[in-house]
Amino acid sequence: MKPRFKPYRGPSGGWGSAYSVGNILLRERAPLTGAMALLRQNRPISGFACVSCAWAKPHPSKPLAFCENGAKATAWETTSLRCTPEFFAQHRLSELRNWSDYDLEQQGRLTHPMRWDAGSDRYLPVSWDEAIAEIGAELKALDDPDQAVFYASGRASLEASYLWQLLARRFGTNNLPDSSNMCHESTSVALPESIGVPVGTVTLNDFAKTDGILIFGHNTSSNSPRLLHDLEAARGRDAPILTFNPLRERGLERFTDPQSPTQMLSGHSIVVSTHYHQVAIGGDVAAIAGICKALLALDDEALASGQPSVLDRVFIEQHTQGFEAFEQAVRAYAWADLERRSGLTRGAMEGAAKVYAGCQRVIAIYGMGLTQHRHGVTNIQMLVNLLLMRGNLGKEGAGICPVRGHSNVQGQRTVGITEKVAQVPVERLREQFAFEVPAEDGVSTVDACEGIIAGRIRAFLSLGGNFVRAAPDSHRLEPAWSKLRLTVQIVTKLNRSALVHGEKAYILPCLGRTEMDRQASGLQYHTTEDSTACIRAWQGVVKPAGELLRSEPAIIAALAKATLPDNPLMNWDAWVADYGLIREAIAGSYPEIFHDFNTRMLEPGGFHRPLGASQRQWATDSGRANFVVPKTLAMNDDVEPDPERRDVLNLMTIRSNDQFNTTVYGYNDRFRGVRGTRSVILMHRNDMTRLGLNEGDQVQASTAVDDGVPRSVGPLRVTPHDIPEGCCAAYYPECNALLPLWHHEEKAKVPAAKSIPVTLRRLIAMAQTR
Ligand SMILES: Nc1nc2c(c(=O)[nH]1)N[C@H]1C(S)=C(S)[C@@H](COP(=O)(O)OP(=O)(O)OC[C@H]3O[C@@H](n4cnc5c(=O)[nH]c(N)nc54)[C@H](O)[C@@H]3O)O[C@H]1N2
Ligand SMILES: Nc1nc2c(c(=O)[nH]1)N[C@H]1C(S)=C(S)[C@@H](COP(=O)(O)OP(=O)(O)OC[C@H]3O[C@@H](n4cnc5c(=O)[nH]c(N)nc54)[C@H](O)[C@@H]3O)O[C@H]1N2
Ligand SMILES: [Mo]
Repeated sequence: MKPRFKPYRGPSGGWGSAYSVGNILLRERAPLTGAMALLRQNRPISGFACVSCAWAKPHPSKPLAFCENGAKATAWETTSLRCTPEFFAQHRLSELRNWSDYDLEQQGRLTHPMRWDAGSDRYLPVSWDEAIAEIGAELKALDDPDQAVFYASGRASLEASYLWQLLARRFGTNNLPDSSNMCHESTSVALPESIGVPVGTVTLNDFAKTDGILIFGHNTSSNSPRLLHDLEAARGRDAPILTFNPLRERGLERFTDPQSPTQMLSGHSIVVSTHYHQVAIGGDVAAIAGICKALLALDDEALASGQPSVLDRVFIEQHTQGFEAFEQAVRAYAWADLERRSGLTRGAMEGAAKVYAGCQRVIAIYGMGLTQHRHGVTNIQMLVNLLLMRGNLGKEGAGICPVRGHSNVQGQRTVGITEKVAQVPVERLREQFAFEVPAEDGVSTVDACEGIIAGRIRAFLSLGGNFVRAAPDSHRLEPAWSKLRLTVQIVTKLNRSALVHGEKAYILPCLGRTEMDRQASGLQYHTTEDSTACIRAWQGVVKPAGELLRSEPAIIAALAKATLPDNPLMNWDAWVADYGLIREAIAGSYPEIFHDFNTRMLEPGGFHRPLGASQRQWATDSGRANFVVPKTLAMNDDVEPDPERRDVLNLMTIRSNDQFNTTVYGYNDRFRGVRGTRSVILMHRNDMTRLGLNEGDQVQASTAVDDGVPRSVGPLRVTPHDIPEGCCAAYYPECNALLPLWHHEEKAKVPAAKSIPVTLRRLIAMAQTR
């Protein structure tokens, strides 16, 4: 397809979305299975939880409880295409390494366990028994358990995740990084310090009650489309929605509900964001500080004229700590500084404060635009500060709402997938299984990459995901990765992490969530936790993609039996035969959250984990909700370019509407008007003019940091876009080679993928390409 570039003027949802769903069902050659599966998507208990995003599923569910991208994810998994031993026989890995992400996954579902054969440079089929025994032997041969890493992408169920962490810990390591380390770990660090919980406080019930919504750095229409229904309902009650995003994301402007026949037929669409603020990349702390400053001014005025305070002074007095210091800091910021850093005018920030002050119950939603920065934790804490000023926490219709990424990434952390020992129920695990959890923290994603590059890590096992492609500094990581002794991919499709492999490399194909998982005791349930901390049971509905596929719990149990010393308290066979027994073990480790797990998971709508902050109980050091004064307004001070250098732009790496992380469904980003290619860089016209670039020029982007490592990606097509000057955008994962490993959130270590300083060099002028 010839690339095309044309601004998209339609709404999100609507016919474009319906067309896109039909298209992918056909492309995956799964029109029937896929369409049938969709009818059971997000149906509680006898249906499966969508494998795409982590947004909450309403109860009772809607007749068609899925969205465009959820449908794509289902089609991707229920595809009739198969990546068989015959495929591997035809292609050496040296050849496959030149294939695109799209072409690799388009081969379809993996069907056989495979082992890399050095002689022929191919993956050859291997029996499960052999593969598992060899992996066990390799692990046991390591000098030190900390030489192994047990990575998890966020899809695996609570049951599989719990077994995975038990395997790693009993083996002797807390090396359990997961995709959260690249995603919402900033949340997991920020929220406990501020309000004493590691997750968002908002439930769907709050969305039904709220009268104002703030959205920071989240591309809702592509990445959690079902959330648009909740926004639509709030707009129906006239609640203002204030969006802060450098890009004018079309889906946050207008939406047509594809499941509403009247809206579809009449072409009606609703305005999603009543106020759209194109904040500069990394300008959020300054923008929020400006709103707080304007709020204080409004409060001064109100008090001076004998009106009630604009702040919730009773809440601040009874429930918070640190307000005076925060107030002082905010008053001291100069408007000129706030304007320069946020890219917003003082008037815009004052306007936002006025709208905010007019709402009684406000929800603040955020995504990667806040978390993936050097000071991502500060970003989130600043947003909490704004909520605290008007008591918008621990009351109905209000709260903080991090929108998680993978469908069970929040749940994985809840059941022990974490490198941090402080978050592990060490004593309970000792009582349950008579072993000692290793005392040392394990590695995060960034630490793991450092360990691989330095040669400290020798074995890398992945429960899902595509680590090599998702992690930063690809050109440094890939050569180091292939020096590993052992790489094991438990996956559903072939991706780059299996092609850039260790000396001993295995692919272990597993069942996906849409598929029926039959074990000795019958068809199994599995459970997940969504972004609103709601835990529910699901069941696959589709026939497995191959007879040899095993479930994730079955694979983990087999690995455990081949690796760990016998322990009658860890009955891996019984766990695999009946996942209800795994849930009993989970309840034993986390009784406050999971007591009576097997019964409560079947309650209509599932159950919520208890969150103190929702009850205004603050499990923080101070016993109160903490106002946190930002150390700096500069969000990315480790890469801030010399202000004299006008040639450096701030690059954010983003997702298109046609991908799920490293899975590329297609080459269209409908809402952003890009068709047929992903090799683009979206820029402001003034920057193009200033840098002497024309639309259609092909450029190479290079990272503008001085650490002796050359990093560049290209060719990228210069494409004008509505984005603040000085900012530009290009797609992840292609641009991960530009992201230095050391450029990460200061405390949470999330790679700062939204702020990479780059310079552009023209490779081919547009005129020459004609
Ligand atoms: N279809 C689909 N769904 C998905 C995914 C997918 O790839 N495809 N991925 C899943 C995963 S794992 C995750 S984590 C989520 C990701 O979902 P999002 O959190 O939406 O992540 P991104 O797509 O990276 O988009 C980040 C948004 O933040 C904006 N942004 C960038 N920098 C800044 C900034 O400095 N300030 C502000 N205010 N905004 C900024 C960008 O313009 C963009 O709109 O989605 C999940 N759902
Ligand atoms: N530059 C940049 N880098 C980023 C980001 C960014 O915005 N910019 N975002 C980061 C974020 S938020 C995240 S979450 C990470 C994502 O990082 P990962 O979670 O590691 O990557 P995914 O692309 O989601 O993994 C896709 C693979 O998972 C496997 N898979 C799919 N379903 C299943 C299943 O049911 N079971 C198993 N076992 N395997 C399955 C398939 O083989 C597929 O190829 O990337 C991060 N990297
Ligand atoms: Mo994510």
